[in-house]
Amino acid sequence: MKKDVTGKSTDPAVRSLLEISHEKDYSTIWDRYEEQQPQCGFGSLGICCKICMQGPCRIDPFGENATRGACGADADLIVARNLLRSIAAGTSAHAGHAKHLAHILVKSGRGEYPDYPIKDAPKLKALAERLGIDTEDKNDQQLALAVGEAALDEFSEKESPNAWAATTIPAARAQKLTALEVVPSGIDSIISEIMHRTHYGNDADAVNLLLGGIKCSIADYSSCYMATELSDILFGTPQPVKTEANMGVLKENAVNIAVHGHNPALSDIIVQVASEMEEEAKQAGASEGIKLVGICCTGNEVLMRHGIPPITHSVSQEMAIVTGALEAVVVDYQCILPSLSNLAECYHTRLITTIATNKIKGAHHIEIDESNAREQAKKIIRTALEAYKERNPSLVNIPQNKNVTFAGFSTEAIINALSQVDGNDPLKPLLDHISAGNIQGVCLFAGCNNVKVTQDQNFITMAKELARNNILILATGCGGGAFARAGLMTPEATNEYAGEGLKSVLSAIGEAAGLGGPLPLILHIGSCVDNSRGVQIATALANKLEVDVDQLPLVASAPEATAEKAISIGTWAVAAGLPTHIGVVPPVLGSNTVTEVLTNKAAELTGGFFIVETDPGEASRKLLDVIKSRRQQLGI
Ligand code: BF8
Repeated sequence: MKKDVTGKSTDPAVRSLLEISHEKDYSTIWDRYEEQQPQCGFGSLGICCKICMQGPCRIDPFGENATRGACGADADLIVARNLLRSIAAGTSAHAGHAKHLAHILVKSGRGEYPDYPIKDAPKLKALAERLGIDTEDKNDQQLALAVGEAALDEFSEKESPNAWAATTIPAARAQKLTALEVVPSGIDSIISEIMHRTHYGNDADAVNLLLGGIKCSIADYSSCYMATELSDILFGTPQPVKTEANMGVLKENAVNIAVHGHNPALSDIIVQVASEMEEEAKQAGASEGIKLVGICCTGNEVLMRHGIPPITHSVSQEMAIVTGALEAVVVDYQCILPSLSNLAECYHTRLITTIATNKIKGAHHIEIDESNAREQAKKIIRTALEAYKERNPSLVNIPQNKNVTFAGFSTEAIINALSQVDGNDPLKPLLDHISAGNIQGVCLFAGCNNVKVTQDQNFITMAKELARNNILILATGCGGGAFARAGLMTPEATNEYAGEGLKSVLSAIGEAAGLGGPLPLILHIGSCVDNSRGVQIATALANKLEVDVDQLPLVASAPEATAEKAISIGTWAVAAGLPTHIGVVPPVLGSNTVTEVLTNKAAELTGGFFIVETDPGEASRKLLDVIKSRRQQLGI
């Protein structure tokens, strides 16, 4: 039977490849999701506990049967503990990512990793100064070593609070979080603390546990911020780039290689090396050489720094293989579907894992060795060149869909663009426009696609509605990918969708910055760890106005959230004082207490709170209402 693909994705490239998948009877994430129906109601509400081996225990949501698990845990406790473990898991992923970079920085400083020189020395020096490291008479390598060691020190328990958190948020926010006793003293130590607290027979106070969740999320924030900064130092701070997005960038006569995962540690080196191997690719028969493309956040990293085109994201990653034109998908870690391996077997595509702790059954494993990264990258690319010879032209189906996109809007790039308007006081024009109402507020779109939502629909519907209402929009992660593929990160989109006030501001800044047109409707600020750039901008605005972040008309949204990392990021966005929308219902509704704290009581503690709303139109209205009320409170 022919399956309908219209409700699966707004992206025509994905829909056409999904049709091919159906014809060939491949198993995709959408098919497997259907096979899971009906999904477990207890799990959906968060009231299934399998923490101990006396379980699994389930709470009757109607209160007619079991109201407690065997140990006595009630729904509040079970939901809170499950949520905390998700926050800890999300934090551990970002922590692992940041720690990986900190190790590279240390070895770079010691001269053991010659393939990782310092690319942004001023940023390294500024970071060292912010961390209180004596920079006098230190060269880049010495500073790299000192900063790398300070970064590694952040992971274990210290007597002082986590430096990456304490030094990057407004003083008033730091005081608030300190008073709540939610500033962790070590990133790994708080992850461990959460696992301890949620162990059988431990912390049994749901509200106390939720405060622990906020504490853990601050460690997640620190990890994200650290990952952004160390990546910029090692691979360069992004500057605006123009490129294209979506499957149509793949080339029939090139060796197409996708980098997928999260860390630029390998993908950036692959970008550097690929350009040196063009001749080799041509000798392998590919007249157009090598075409590198990105998937998910590693794709965002190389998009931001090198303009490498992103082809697809999150829920549709399998479809990249169904093009039949990918020689290799090179992955590091996180958000990589295990099913890629099964699909790769249907084609000549090599799925290449590169990290010892992230192997996939059936994949080729070529482990990254940072002491010899360039050679490893060459080996990986040569594997793709070999695969090219096995490509079956009759299986090639490259959708023609692609859109121009801009990216590379690091905080530094945004400040640089603003300084073309006012060189002495770059933030002033932005604040003046917020105050005058030309910009009503700022929304940061982040997070994944989710198989439960028509891919990108919530992102696109909400962004258009907010832009029409003069909200300045920033985006990261797979959300950034959604907008790039939809052509919304362009000056043309500004002309088409921005409200008059927003359009005039983006035009004035774009013209002053010499772009010959407005800034894009949505500014791509990077991968998911680069949500830290959003806080950096919010902190700069708050400091300039001498207010706290929770007083500003700033909001965040993850309208198609999936990963545990999205939960930990959402939690720190709330801790930072942001009203934070999620467009997918998280598994917390089984507890009134937890739901009430997240959506309401949190505001009394941090100023931020969650808005759970699955309808994108309604979600936009709710965010606009919050922005309006914050403006009123500020008297603007
Ligand atoms: O870290 S947005 S699906 S790729 S978790 Fe994953 Fe979600 Fe994409 Fe980036 Ni973020």
